[in-house]
Amino acid sequence: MNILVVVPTYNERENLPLLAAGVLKHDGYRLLIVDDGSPDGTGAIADDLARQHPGRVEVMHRTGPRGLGRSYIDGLLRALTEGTADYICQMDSDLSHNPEYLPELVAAAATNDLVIGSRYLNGVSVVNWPLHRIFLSAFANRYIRLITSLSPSDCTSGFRCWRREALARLPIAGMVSDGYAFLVEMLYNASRLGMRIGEVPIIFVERRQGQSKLSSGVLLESLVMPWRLVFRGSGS
Ligand SMILES: Nc1nc2c(ncn2[C@@H]2O[C@H](COP(=O)(O)OP(=O)(O)O)[C@@H](O)[C@H]2O)c(=O)[nH]1
Ligand SMILES: [Mg+2]
Repeated sequence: MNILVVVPTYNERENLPLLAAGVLKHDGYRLLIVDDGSPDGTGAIADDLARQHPGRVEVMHRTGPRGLGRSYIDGLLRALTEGTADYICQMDSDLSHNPEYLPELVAAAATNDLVIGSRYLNGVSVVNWPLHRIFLSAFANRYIRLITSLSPSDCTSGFRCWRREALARLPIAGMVSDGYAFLVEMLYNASRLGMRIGEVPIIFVERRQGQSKLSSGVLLESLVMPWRLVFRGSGS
């Protein structure tokens, strides 16, 4: 099996080497790091990893405006054009998503087009989040499901595994969201295309190193995007 894990990074110098070790210990897994010109030198650390693991770690250095959505677009399009991966995964680089779960997600993708690592399948499986962050995320998921009629328990999780052919059917290049809303936009498109969407439970552990990039602009976009999706059929 050939699995490519796409990981966006912005100021993750302490976390990235540990994440890479966790991913690469699985046979057949490769890593595509999409760094947004991190001021803390994460890009150089990513280049070191690529040198240490030739053929298994690749790095994209983005220039121009930074953004999680834009990084995913660039990374996922690259993952599709390189053309060798059977499964394409996405995950955060701050160790909130434990790479130990990857084989479970990939196994579930044998019978699904998309598998989501969900924090909300068995109650709330989040460690070290302050109460307000739990409420915010739980509210966001209810809000999104109510407006869009999406059914997964965790519509904003960035821990996902796509069957390659399914990902190739999505209009990725035309997606417009820039922050976390990008994840909802992808899911909405997958659902409208009738894709089989599965979930496996994960325990999400808040980062120990570095800082969250959650901003009020990104939150506002997440509030508006579900309405754009239902009224326009896409985010554009
Ligand atoms: N390339 C890139 N990665 C980003 C950007 N913002 C966040 N990330 C990455 O996306 C993942 C999730 O971000 P994080 O700030 O931890 O969000 P939180 O977990 O919701 O608080 C991490 O791997 C970040 O390094 C960005 O603007 N560009
Ligand atoms: Mg995080």
